[in-house]
Amino acid sequence: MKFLKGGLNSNHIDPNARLCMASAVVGFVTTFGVDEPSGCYDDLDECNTIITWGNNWAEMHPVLYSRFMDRKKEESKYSRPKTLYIDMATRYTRSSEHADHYIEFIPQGDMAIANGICNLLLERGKQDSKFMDQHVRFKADDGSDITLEQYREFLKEYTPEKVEEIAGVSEAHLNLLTDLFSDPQRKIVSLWCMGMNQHTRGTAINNLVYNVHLLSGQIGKPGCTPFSLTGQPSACGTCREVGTLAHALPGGRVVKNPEHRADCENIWNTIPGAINPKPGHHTMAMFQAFNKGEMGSIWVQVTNPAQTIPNLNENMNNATKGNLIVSDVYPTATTKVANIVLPSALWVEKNGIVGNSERRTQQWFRMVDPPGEARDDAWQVLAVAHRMYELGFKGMKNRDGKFLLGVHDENGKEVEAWKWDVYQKFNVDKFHYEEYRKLTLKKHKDLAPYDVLSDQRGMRWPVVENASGQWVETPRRFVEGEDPYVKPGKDIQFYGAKAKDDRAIIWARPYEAPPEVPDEEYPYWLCTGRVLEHWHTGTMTGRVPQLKNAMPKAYVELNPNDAERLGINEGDKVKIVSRRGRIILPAWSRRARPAEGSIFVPFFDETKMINEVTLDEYCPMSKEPDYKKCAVKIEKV
Ligand SMILES: Nc1nc2c(c(=O)[nH]1)N[C@H]1C(S)=C(S)[C@@H](COP(=O)(O)OP(=O)(O)OC[C@H]3O[C@@H](n4cnc5c(=O)[nH]c(N)nc54)[C@H](O)[C@@H]3O)O[C@H]1N2
Ligand SMILES: Nc1nc2c(c(=O)[nH]1)N[C@H]1C(S)=C(S)[C@@H](COP(=O)(O)OP(=O)(O)OC[C@H]3O[C@@H](n4cnc5c(=O)[nH]c(N)nc54)[C@H](O)[C@@H]3O)O[C@H]1N2
Ligand SMILES: [Mo]
Repeated sequence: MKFLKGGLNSNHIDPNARLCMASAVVGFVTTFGVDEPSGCYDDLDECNTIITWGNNWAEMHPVLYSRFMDRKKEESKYSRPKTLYIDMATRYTRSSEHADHYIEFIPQGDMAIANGICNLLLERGKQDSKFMDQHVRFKADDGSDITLEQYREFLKEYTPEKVEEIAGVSEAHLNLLTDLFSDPQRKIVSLWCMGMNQHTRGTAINNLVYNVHLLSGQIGKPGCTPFSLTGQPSACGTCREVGTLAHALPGGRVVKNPEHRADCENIWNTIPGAINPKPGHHTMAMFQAFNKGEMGSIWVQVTNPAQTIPNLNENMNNATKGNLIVSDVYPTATTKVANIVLPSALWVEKNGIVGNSERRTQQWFRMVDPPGEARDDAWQVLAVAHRMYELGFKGMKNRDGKFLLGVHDENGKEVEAWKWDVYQKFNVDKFHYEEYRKLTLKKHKDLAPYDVLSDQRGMRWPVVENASGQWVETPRRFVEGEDPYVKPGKDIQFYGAKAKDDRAIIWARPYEAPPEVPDEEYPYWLCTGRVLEHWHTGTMTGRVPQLKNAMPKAYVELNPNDAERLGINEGDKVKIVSRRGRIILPAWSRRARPAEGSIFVPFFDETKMINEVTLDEYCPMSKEPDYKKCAVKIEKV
């Protein structure tokens, strides 16, 4: 960030988290005024009800899922009421196998379900009025203020009949959900991940699920929380907190705000005015510009866009035209089309600090040295920046004419960290972290000092020193007694609110149909995603023999009724065609069961890239693409 935004005057930096967590971020910011979940994993132990809104956590968040399974096992020993688990999804997965109720819905129908629950809550007078009076306000989709009465009017159209028509969910199921949110004895955790974020109304559906929890007061108490699960292990830390997004700066700042720019320029000690006030290209726009030749060079680190960008035939067909530099640990689809490949050190070969879904910042220590010429990504940036400084590049000088990315020891003396042997011996991490930590203090995202943090199993921010000199973490944000920024006597205080009234916003967001829906020519829904055995593009897991053998190749999953109708048996080759591309895959339906009229394809296989078929439409607010739905035709070959 310092190299690019502080040194190169460029905001063209964006994370693969744009493809993953952007809708969650904008959802948080629009509802609460600040990013990241207020609840924590302890809520999974304290709740008595869990609802997943299109998230296959048995395969995708298996560690958390085991935490829940362990709890379920314990419960069977006692007579107390067991935890109720409801899985809402478009596909019956391993997660659904352990659900008390499986509620299948039509893609994008989640918007109607959430509005339908809110409609019934208000109609039946089952809302938490005390909570609402104190902690919420209402806005229309266009951002204008509305009253509770106007919000009621907006909801009226989402009758159980209408919800059934849009989402395919029965009145009985809608009542079940409404009854849960009506019951003050319930302690409900909602979980979601890509089903809601990869959505052309991704920001809106995040807002709508917050609405359900805000109307029912299911937030800010142990066991009660809407909880956005993070996809990538450090999307919260590395992207959202550090601010590696085209419009952002560290600690919740944005490039558009002159005060925010000055904060960073001062702490980074750049030339005043070094940071560009204009947001850069988001991931999709960046590759589209590169593809058209409007962007000369891209340096790709720790991501494999030649496999993971949607609609590859359109967005990556000219990838070799510009100058593509790729830092990776293994050969990938992207290194194949790169001009320069920089070998990188893998996680076990370097130090690092990560931030997870529950605001926990954690330290990682190097276990082995990287082989051959492989180097830390951070060192690569430092070395390139230093070479530019030597060549006299203006932006690489700080206010004192010294190297902008200079690393200093405890006595303030510069160390030659751009030299690999010096870098490896010196604790560069501590230096970088302490500089960055100063930027975390503005928006109540305070991190612990390095020495405190590295002594613990991570700490959840805000971490603030108490009167007796101890550094204390915050399990639940906005909650009195847990969050040091809540004023005494406030019980819950949404202090991030833009209007400075401490109120979260309930948004009247209408249902909108997806941009591409099945029709006569392309009659099936295509959903894409992941499998337990592989990490994304399989560059790492595909090299582990046990995993590769367990899940060797991409496949297409069909509903048994569709398979029968089309005469497709297990193992048969199936051609899948969209308006953008085609692919041939074997049918295999043992893992899970998509809803009738839909198919599922995982994206891990470099030899069979489903992103040649997917759609590149995205949420207008978050710019996150929808990989979860487009229209295809399928036939047996
Ligand atoms: N083993 C393993 N674990 C991983 C990963 C991995 O590659 N491998 N990747 C990590 C990352 S970065 C991510 S982002 C997560 C992804 O975790 P998940 O989001 O759980 O998994 P996906 O397979 O992407 O998404 C599949 C889900 O999308 C839902 N869905 C489809 N259409 C809709 C819709 O219109 N609305 C709603 N609400 N839901 C819908 C389906 O019901 C299905 O359960 O997994 C993380 N964990
Ligand atoms: N069709 C479809 N496409 C999708 C999605 C979907 O659901 N469906 N989901 C989207 C989502 S949510 C996500 S998160 C993205 C993931 O998309 P990517 O981030 O593009 O996928 P990864 O395979 O995680 O790529 C990480 C790369 O970093 C390399 N690597 C690992 N460690 C290091 C390191 O320390 N340094 C360096 N330099 N490299 C390293 C790995 O070898 C790998 O090539 O995919 C998106 N694309
Ligand atoms: Mo992700």
